Amino acid sequence: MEKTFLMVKPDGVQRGLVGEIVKRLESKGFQLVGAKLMTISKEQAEKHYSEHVSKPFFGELVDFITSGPVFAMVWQGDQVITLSRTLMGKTNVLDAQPGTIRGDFALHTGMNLIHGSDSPESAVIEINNFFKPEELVTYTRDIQKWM
Ligand code: DAT
Ligand code: MG
Repeated sequence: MEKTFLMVKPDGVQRGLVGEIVKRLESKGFQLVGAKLMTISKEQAEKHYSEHVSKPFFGELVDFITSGPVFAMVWQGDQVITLSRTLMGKTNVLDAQPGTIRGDFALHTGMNLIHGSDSPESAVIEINNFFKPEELVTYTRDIQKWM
């Protein structure tokens, strides 16, 4: 089953939106297989956002993501990478549609509440950057056949 790395960013934790975001992902039908509240180190943040190292906002991005605790998660489900990005909403706050997490709750592109892996390759790298294999839980849900 496909897995992805999703993370409530420091603004979402501070604003008390962890529960709201988890609820939306659960309601969609995805299965939570790992989660922890944690503070990211500068090295971990720079690795996580390495694709953006040459962008003008890279420094701000690393400062922001390390500015407070995040809620790091691994979710699984059919097409979870693409479908969870749809639930998140577009990166640019002006394009994030109502009904999405960013569209409903975010005012600024830099503070957009949630991170989600954008490909199977980045999902593997990001899961490994934040979770040890033994931190992921394998379990079956009887309701899975109805999803
Ligand atoms: P996403 O988080 O939707 O995968 P991304 O990978 O392109 O988006 O960028 C990572 C984060 O960097 C994004 O969540 C917010 C920030 N960011 C992206 N573009 C930005 C911009 N033009 N100005 C400021 N911050 C930006
Ligand atoms: Mg991205």
